[in-house]
Amino acid sequence: MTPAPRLTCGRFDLELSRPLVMGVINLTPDSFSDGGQFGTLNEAIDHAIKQIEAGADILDIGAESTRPGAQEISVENELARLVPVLRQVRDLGKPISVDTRKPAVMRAVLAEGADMINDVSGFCDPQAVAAVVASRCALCVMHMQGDPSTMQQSPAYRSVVDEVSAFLYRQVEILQLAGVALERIVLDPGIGFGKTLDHNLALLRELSCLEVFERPVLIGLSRKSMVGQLTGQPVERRLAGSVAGALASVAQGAAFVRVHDVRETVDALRVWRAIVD
Ligand code: HH2
Repeated sequence: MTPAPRLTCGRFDLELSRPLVMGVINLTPDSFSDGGQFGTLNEAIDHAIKQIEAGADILDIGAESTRPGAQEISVENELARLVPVLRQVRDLGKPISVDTRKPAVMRAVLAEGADMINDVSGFCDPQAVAAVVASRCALCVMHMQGDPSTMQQSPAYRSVVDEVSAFLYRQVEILQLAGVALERIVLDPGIGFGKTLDHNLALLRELSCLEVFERPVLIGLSRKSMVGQLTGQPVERRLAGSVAGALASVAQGAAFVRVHDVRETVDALRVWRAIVD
């Protein structure tokens, strides 16, 4: 039997023998589904603790919304939101990922003990590669067409699966050449980031094509407009659709699912695994 793949993730070495659940902690006033809900330090920490109790394997903390149309915030603002929370949650026994596109933020949060950098721009900035190379952090390399302020205006591809996998392949090569070990890399097609519903569905159906260099794939579709388009539900009623999407992603080979509703996803995965394993 081939051993389960592993992920070097800062202070942790994750075995990927079962799908792992990444709980989202948005410290943003304007995130599309939960913006402004965890505004105070205590609320954010409480939310993190609850997600771990609910079975999250890893937390992803973000301080800048990347929803379509979102505007960038300054490094100072981003760090002022992230660092106090990071200091309180880094010793809860689970790896902490930070969702950021800024090299200066990456350096600062790594110094504060972050275990993963989740860069929705896929480490295209050489400064971002330089910021992470010397650490042991995991890297989530995500594909995005354009940038959040304009990405959903008219996304277009010749072949979305070929283009996204070529991008991921190229980024892994660049990271490896810079000295990042393959064992640190997770790949993400970026559901909803410069993609129509049909693009998202094509990527999810052909997820195995994205496992370039046999690296694990992470899928984030929780509460996204894709779920709204398929169910006709507003953002606050997308739980069932999101859980179904998480299960289908795992069935297609995803190693991680990034979700807002941790307990429901963990329960659904337990039942699903008991049946299929
Ligand atoms: N989606 C969002 C943010 N970060 N990171 C990865 N790797 N994959 C994703 O699909 C992904 C991500 C958007 O969701 P959310 O954080 O809930 O919203 P917002 O960006 O508005 O804060």
